[in-house]
Amino acid sequence: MPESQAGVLDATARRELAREISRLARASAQSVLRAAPVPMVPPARRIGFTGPPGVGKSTLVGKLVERRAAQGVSVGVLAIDPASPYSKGAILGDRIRMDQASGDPRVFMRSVSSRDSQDGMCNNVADILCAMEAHHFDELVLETVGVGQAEHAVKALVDTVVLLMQPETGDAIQALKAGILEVADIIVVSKSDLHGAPKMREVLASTVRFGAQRAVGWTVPVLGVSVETGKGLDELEAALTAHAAWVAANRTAAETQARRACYRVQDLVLRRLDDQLSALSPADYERPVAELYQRVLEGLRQT
Ligand SMILES: Nc1nc2c(ncn2[C@@H]2O[C@H](COP(=O)(O)OP(=O)(O)OP(=O)(O)O)[C@@H](O)[C@H]2O)c(=O)[nH]1
Ligand SMILES: [Mg+2]
Repeated sequence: MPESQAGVLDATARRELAREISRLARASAQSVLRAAPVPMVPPARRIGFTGPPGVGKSTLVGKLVERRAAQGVSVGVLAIDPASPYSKGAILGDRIRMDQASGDPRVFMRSVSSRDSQDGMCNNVADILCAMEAHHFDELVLETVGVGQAEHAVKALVDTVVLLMQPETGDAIQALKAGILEVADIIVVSKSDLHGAPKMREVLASTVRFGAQRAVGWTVPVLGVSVETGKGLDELEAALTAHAAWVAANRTAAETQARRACYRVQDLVLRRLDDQLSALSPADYERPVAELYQRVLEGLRQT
């Protein structure tokens, strides 16, 4: 991997980008629509890490990013955390620590709350990723807590989805039921130093053998990884490289662009719809549904 200076931010640029991310995470749908379009830059390679709470996403991302930076690759990390509105102050402290913690100039990390979003993301996440991309990182990493809808959102926003599952939990069964395994390009059995990891790998591998991804010509690898012992990290990096090559050969830039634009428009419309519905009073709901439907549609048209 060539050494690059792209995405290496000085203190001022870091502060500015952090501020821009916070601004976008709070911005209304209208203000995002009014804002100047983000300048077009060559897109960064985007990787998403998703999975149930506590499965080991941040630990793994931290380790991988450290390895990538050592290879001369610059990485921007956006973590979405489902912070409760009551712990805003403490969480903000964590966020600042998170960026300082890495200490490597090639790594920029930021976390934002998913508190106001409906799909487990944060508001304007697509715009935040573009704002990060404008700083020319070689790679962008998005960490999201799996809540069912989040996996589908992450699929639209990144090139490669890594799904984490940990041994000896019912998560695998839940994931199967929710169709979540379908979105994964790579499955990682995290904490593979723990008892039950081989069994978990076996179950997941036999499931994906019949999965939808096979139909598009990519076989989803199921890897055992332990950040504790370092086992499986080389294999995960190799799988990420292999999937990047597969994406380059099988997806056009126009398809990727269309998928992201579709998510963006849908997100903005759903937020406006939510505003319209919350503005209705209990008395309004006594009106016929057809009338309310027309009123909401008109409301959407006016914004
Ligand atoms: N034994 C073992 N524990 C691990 C490993 N990786 C992470 N953990 C532990 O798992 C716990 C959760 O790790 P996180 O990385 O915070 O998990 P997460 O998925 O980011 O959690 P949320 O963002 O809160 O959903 C921590 O106590 C880690 O120390 C591993 O490889 N082996
Ligand atoms: Mg985390």
